[in-house]
Amino acid sequence: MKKNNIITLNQFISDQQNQFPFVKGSLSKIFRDIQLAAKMINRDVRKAGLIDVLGNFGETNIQGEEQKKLDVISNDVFLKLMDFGGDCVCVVSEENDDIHWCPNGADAKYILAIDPLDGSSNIDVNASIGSIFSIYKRLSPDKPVSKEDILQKGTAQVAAGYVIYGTATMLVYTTGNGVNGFTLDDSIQEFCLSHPDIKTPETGTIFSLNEGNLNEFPQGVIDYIAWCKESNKEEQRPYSARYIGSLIADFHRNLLKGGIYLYPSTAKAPNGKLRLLYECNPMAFLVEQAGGKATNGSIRIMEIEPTDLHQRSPIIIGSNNMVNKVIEMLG
Ligand code: AHM
Repeated sequence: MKKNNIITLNQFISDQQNQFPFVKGSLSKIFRDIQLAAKMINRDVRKAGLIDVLGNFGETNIQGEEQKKLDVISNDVFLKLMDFGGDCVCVVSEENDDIHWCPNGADAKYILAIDPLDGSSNIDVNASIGSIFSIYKRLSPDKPVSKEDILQKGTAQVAAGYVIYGTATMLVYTTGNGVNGFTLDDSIQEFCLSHPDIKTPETGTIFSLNEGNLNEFPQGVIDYIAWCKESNKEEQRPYSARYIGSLIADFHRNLLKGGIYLYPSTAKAPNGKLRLLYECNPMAFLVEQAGGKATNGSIRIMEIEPTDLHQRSPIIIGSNNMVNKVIEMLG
């Protein structure tokens, strides 16, 4: 990229359309709407302490988790934009019990899966949070959309990405041709290419997990963490522990610097905590496109057959060599 050469996300997508024709049409329009959703959510996140959007909404979602006001607002933003755009036949969201059918999208080709605002527990304490999206193509345009269209494996994703509301707001995405990151320039309200062709290091020195649950993790994970803490100058161990409890923030740091994020099964949560459709699959698509790896401990995340909209999965994701080491230790 030439210095001072500003490439906006819209320009980038339009250039990509010539190279990868499938990005044309509805898919690029969905990206336009996701960008707009990101800017609207960013606006509310940035002044969350000043307007009445902090705290709990007073209801729980399908998973029995308390919904924060900003969770609900962010969900509404995505749904309204998709309803209006008509480029998605339906949206499945971590915040909705069931499938949301888009009134203008009966003939549309795409299905959108979202976690509109991940890391809710961080909202009230002003730490980084994110929105996650994943796009699938319906199986047959001639047949009504069924659960099979929605419960496709992660390998069927046509695009996935996230927006991180951090010290800066960034949108990072893939359509299966590498990963690119765009930083929101507040002054012109445009996402501009700042991290072209992101590649994650083969090995890193950061491990991220909720160590409070350590005793409940599978033995292989306990052994791996003990190994991360051993001294070995050549291998730059002990590694550093970094965990904020906001998937996007932890993932984004590890993607750029090299590292591993683990949310394994625990006694309390035998299938882990994170959701396959809204969190694990999109992150797995991104990390693989950046040269990393994602597994549930025994199989590749994107090969898991989904059976339920809100299904959870254990996840071990990040730099190749680090994920391989955990797989080896899990035996
Ligand atoms: P949420 O959907 O309620 O926000 O939960 C998802 C979050 C992830 O962002 C984060 O990595 C994880 O939950 C943290 O969980 P824990 O607090 O158990 O460590």
